[in-house]
Amino acid sequence: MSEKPKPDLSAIIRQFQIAGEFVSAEIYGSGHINDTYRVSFNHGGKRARYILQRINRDIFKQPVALMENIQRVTTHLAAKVTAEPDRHRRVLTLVPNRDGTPFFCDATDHYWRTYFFVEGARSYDAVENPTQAEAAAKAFGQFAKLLADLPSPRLHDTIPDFHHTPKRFVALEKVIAADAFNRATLAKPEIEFALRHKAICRVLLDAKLPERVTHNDTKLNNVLLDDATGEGICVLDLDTVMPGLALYDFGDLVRSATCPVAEDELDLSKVQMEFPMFAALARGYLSSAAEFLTPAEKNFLPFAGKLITFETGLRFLTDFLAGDTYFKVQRAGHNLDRCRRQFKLVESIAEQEAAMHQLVEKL
Ligand code: ADP
Ligand code: GN1
Ligand code: MG
Repeated sequence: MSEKPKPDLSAIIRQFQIAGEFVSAEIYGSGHINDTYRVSFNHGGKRARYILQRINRDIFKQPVALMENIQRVTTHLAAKVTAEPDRHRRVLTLVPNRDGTPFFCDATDHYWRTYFFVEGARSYDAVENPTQAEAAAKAFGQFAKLLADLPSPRLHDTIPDFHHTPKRFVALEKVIAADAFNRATLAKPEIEFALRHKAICRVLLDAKLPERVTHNDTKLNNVLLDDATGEGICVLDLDTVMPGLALYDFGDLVRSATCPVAEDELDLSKVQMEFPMFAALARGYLSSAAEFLTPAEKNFLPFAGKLITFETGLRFLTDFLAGDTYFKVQRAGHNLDRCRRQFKLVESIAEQEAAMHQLVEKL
């Protein structure tokens, strides 16, 4: 599936139920997985914009099941915000294909979907201040709260064992052993770091925590913050919404929104877990999620930040050693740079874990 022909975007977007004239389409955003385009139409003199995405088929093996999840989740959420004046900005809205299905499969077996573009809001690749951290965490907590009563059946696992950290560790061990690209010597300190921390991989799985409907990819740029109010207005990137642990969501917020530098920052002296950011995340998340989290879940909030940061570092390292086939990369060694940045954050979280605990207990 990796062979991706250059798409005829105007022909593809025409497959969806959109009125007006096609104006333009450009690559959009900084996601690592799908191919995302912002598309503009002229609709009776008014501009209408859309997000068109080609789903990554190497990663999402069952796109129809994935889209079924997204349709169920967005329909459920939409029904909960009907009273809000700006309800159309608060939930992603799928534009159906001409035959009414929520996706289009092209001649090369690639799947496409279209959402209305949420105007007047943006996502941030790096956190700038605690206010943003709090707003993002509140939105993801609210997202989980609204999905707590999603009717059965269980959502499909779009990526099985996505946050099964011990399996992520085994995957790393395999690529180290194979070293198919002769890169292991370049990553010696990172491999040693990973091996030293093996013991933390099992902790959440052994804790027997409740399964919930979770987002599983709560990095900061997967939520739109309103330009005018700063509120976390719309949760994005629903490909991995599936059964999981609430702590995966909080953990990825800690990873992505406690340090105000890029995920691939090279100057590691800038990579620190900033305590006011963590405090803001905990406040924001608990303002929506406290009512459903168990005491055990609350107790693991600081640890979850360390674990998911470690796990993401493992995944970047694995992909580096395996030849960069999973995450999009922009330069040689990019995944190794990302890994180093994650592992530095793991160390910084570990140094402050006790204080993080004290803070959570007080909230
Ligand atoms: P990926 O799975 O590759 O990360 P995302 O679904 O997260 O792709 O989309 C990439 C970026 O596009 C987001 O970070 C966000 O900035 C932007 N985006 C996605 N959907 C919308 C939308 N409906 N309205 C406005 N911006 C969007
Ligand atoms: C990917 O799709 P995106 O860029 O929002 C990845 C996450 C990682 C993240 C690291 C489906 O997220 O799991 O944490 O990159 N998504 C998938 O930046 O693997
Ligand atoms: Mg994304």
